[in-house]
Amino acid sequence: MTTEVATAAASGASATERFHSDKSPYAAVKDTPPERVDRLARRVLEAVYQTVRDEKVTYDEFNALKAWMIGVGEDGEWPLFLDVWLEHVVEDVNTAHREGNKGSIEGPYYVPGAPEQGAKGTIEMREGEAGTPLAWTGTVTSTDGTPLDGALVELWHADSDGFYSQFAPGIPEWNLRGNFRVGADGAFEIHTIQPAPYQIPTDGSCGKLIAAAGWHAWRPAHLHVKVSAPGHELLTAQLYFPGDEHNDDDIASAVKPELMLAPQPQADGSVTVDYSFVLDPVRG
Ligand code: MBD
Ligand code: FE
Repeated sequence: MTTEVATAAASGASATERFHSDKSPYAAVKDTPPERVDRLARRVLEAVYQTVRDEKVTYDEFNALKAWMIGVGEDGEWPLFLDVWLEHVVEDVNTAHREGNKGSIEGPYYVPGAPEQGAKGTIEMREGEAGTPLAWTGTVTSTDGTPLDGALVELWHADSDGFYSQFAPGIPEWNLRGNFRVGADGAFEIHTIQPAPYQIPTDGSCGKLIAAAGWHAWRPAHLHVKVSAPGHELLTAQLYFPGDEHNDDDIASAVKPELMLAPQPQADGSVTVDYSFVLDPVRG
């Protein structure tokens, strides 16, 4: 039974702590050369100055911004803020050259090292886990069509209440997180449940911005994946379900038509999907 409630500050603290931890894939963030820092910092500040001049920003507005930014830090919500409102452009710019799958943002809730299974398996879930059962088949191939023996499909997603394990209380550590290793034919078959639409925490500083601006806090239901294989570019993506009311106004701007699933409802109430991944070889 869940006794603690999920709060923005608790999930923000988890996301911030994970980003900093030794086990984080981002532990070794590389130094940016001074010329590059100079150029980027100047350009960002120049864009802000221009907004202040154009909009004649007042001291009340400046102080509201200062208070809000302090609050984002206190709530540990910088990872959430950056992933919701900035990552999508970074992702676009860095994957524009790809011939294989379109990707999407990673978001704040990836955890490396989920339990590994073979090419066919059921993701860890609680007994009686709520949600429509989902059976997903597909393959991992290179852009030339070669199946990628040994490719890894890492899958993580929210439960039917929209909560992620390790970021909301009372959920087993690896719930709805699993890694699937394909064989020589590149094929996988993964059993899970369909996630619910997700509302970013409304009780923290990101929620304050959303309320103050009159926005909504929703992301459409989505499955997160990272697909990797030797000699190929890592694919980070999210997959979506047709008909979700937030497919067209995702708060994180991360939906692309190429990432839409085509679920087939089955007589027993479950759903099947077929969706395959094509990875780009690393160019020398
Ligand atoms: C999520 O689940 C997510 O995927 C993103 C991008 C931001 C916040 C929560
Ligand atoms: Fe998510």
